[in-house]
Amino acid sequence: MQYLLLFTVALLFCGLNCNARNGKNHVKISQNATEAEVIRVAANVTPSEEQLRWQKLEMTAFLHFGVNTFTDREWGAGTEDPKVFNPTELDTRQWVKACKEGGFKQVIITAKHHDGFCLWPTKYTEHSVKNSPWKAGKGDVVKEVADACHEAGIGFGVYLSPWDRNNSHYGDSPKYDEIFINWLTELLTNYGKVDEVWFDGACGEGPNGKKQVYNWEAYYKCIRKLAPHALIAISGPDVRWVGTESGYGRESEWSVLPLGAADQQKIGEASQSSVNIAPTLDYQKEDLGSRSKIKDAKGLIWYPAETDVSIRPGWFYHTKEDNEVKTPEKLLDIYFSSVGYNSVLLLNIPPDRRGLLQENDVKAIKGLKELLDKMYAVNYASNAKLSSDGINPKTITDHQMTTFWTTKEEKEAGTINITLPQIQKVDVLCLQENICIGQRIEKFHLEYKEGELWKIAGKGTTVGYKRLVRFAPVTAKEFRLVIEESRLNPTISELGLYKLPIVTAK
Ligand code: FUL
Repeated sequence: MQYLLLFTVALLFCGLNCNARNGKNHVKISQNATEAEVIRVAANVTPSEEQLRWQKLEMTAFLHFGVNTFTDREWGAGTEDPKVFNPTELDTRQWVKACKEGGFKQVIITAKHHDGFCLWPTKYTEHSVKNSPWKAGKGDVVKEVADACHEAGIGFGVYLSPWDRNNSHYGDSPKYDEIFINWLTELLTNYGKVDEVWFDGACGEGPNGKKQVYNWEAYYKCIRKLAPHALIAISGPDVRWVGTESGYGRESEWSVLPLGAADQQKIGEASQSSVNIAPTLDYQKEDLGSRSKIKDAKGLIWYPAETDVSIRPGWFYHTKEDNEVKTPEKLLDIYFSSVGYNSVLLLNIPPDRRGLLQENDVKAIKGLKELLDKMYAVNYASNAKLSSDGINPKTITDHQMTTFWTTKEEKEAGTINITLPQIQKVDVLCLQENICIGQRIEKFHLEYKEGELWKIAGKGTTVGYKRLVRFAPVTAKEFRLVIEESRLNPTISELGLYKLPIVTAK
């Protein structure tokens, strides 16, 4: 209880500034805390500076590339001859240009997939580009991707599969851990800034039939030391797998989650700025952070969702899938169900055997960008008259996350009235909370006025960084956003009313 009181008092003085590394992205809860106290704490858990930067990226690209690209497989056995790796026109600037033009703000390359083949000339295995004919063994794909990202001013991340089907020490725990840390060290020291380290959860048998017991803590420690600003994703403490590879996340997506009981001690002792561990969760559950899920929590953590999906059926390039590239319309639907569900979209666009992003994929991501640009071109609420029973309604269309509408006193519900300059047909609502303060909204709906009647256009539960709601088109001049339930005072930093450029699946 004493801790809780101290924490609450500290919050009052911490202010609303997200820029400082505030250490509020994880908190312990005292054993005898009441449900109301837990909710108060939950409402004030906020992202670290790095998590906030990452969330604002919205769309990031995954590049699965390696020996599988040449052997036409999804999971290489680790026995392939490095000589198969021979892209004829590799051009990482083409990859990065296409991704950037498609609206992607960061790229993650599979530096090593489960086959163990390293895309950089590591000193710690022979299964790498250094033994391939590509550039006579003098090439370094990781360097070329890192340089292209840094030149283009977009984020750069590495996927490094802990599972290794080639390395003879895999399964021989301490020795393999040492090799793995050597790989991490090379990746985090020789390629400039690394923004995300992506650890796959897959853990199978190695060449000797043994499974490795990973020393996660040692891996995290190495990353925190060499790349303190890099986020550790998926099998890591900073970013969580959404629980599906379909591209469709969950509608009620909380970024504040309970810690697993066994993790309490460690989380409390080690902040996310040093070594840390993730909560123990079943990632596939429909809801991970509502009141019933956190009421008995012994601690809470800011642990946002990343939605990974491939633009093709497979993760690696296969010629036979050239005509199965997702259409811009499908990608837009995925965007609504990932970015629009308070998650970051990680879309895989695999380079082909030439070492280029295939034309169909480039066209598809360009098409997605065009659809998004068309939709976001006009926010019909931007010149609206805004009023409310709360504070600062006019800030909700100023494009600034740190200015926001909220309620007076301790009110957990409120209404914003939106009168458009003229009657307008809309079918998308975009909401953003000021997550620098916390994620709070639990239930909302949008109403429009038809004659003298107020009718419901669309509704939802959580908002978080971004929530998009599609609804059957309504033509009206007067709207009102009703926040029905919230953890403490709700906030809205941005609100948009848009018209879809196409009919999407929902
Ligand atoms: C999975 C892997 O097994 C797939 O090959 C792919 O890399 C995907 C992103 O993660 O666990």
